[in-house]
Amino acid sequence: MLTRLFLPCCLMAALAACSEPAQTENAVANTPDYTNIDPEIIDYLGITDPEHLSAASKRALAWPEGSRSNKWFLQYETFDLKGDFAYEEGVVRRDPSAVIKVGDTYYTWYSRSVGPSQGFGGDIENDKVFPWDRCDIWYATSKDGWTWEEQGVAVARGEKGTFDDRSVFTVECLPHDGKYYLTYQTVGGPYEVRVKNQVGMAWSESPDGPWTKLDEPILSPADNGVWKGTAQDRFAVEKKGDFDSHKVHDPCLMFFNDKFYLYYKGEQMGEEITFGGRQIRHGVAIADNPLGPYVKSKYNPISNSGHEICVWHHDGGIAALVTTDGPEKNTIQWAPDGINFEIKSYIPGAPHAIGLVRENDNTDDPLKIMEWGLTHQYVSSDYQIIRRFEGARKERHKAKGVK
Ligand code: AAL
Repeated sequence: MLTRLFLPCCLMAALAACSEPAQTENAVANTPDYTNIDPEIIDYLGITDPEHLSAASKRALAWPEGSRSNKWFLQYETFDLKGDFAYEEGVVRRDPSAVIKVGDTYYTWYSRSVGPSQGFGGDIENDKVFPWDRCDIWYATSKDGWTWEEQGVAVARGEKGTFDDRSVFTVECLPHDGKYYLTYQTVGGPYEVRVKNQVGMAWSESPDGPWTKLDEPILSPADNGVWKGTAQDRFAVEKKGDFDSHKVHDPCLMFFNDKFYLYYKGEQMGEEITFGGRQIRHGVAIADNPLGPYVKSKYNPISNSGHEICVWHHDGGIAALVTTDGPEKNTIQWAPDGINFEIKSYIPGAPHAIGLVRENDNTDDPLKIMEWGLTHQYVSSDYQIIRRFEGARKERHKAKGVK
């Protein structure tokens, strides 16, 4: 049994400092001592000669407690669904919400639109610029999680001139205290490249509606970015502003620590491609009441990577699957306070736009909730379908035929 497996996390900072040309006094004082490493650690990490440690071995020595375990190491596979979620030419169904079970029926809500997308540069008043443009929020039900029946529109776009008159899309659902709360992305007016995306909310006393929409968005982008020029160029900025200065996306409302935590993805004006890909980060806004007001955390951004929000309750904190963009893509992270996330595993890719099955939330096993859920897949650039994923912890790497 290995003991005292990893260097204290405080030394991790020193490791980074060690790579700097000029070391501050503190860094020198904190430089890890590589002369007295537990031989069991050397054995576990397979280090040939502790007298000659590579940079990678030094990073491995700094991994936090628990990095030896496969507790958070997920693998998954995906499957086509039946019924109305089977592929239908000409129809977009994507970005499924969490799966909520009411009685013996599973519910999910999703973005639905029809027809191909033309992108930007055409007739902005009549074109469809993205598959998620000109969407309404529909919902579907299932008895077994495999065959789904489309029930119809849950939340439609607003009247012309309202903040959500162009598209309502990318929805999540929180059941709480006998009510159901939908949060979703909104676009109002012409869907130009620089248009700002906000977050709207609707609530109901039944998963089948009717839904009452709030008249105003519950979340908006930061207003401290400055565009350069008037061309519809989202990369031309005088000032980028906060991580969420262009769009607030992928809202996911969680009840945590007796408050309402609205996790979301931010898109920044002047977004760039870095060593991890797109600059995409997550934030959270917190309210005492489900209908708001939501106040953005002063600790935002709370991730440095990611795309759609996929969060669940575990061990008194919040776990998050971070996918798609940024240097920490394809990691599972956990925050005891719902704010300060640390990496718990690096997984081999992950389903996108996950809808978690909330009856499997908040268990002792952090991956129980990954047993199955919904995701989406691109059949083409115009059409996407909702599919099922099934996840499991990887226990062994076995060759064919090995028991
Ligand atoms: C999704 C989400 C948001 C984006 C688009 C539709 O995966 O991140 O909703 O706007 O892509």
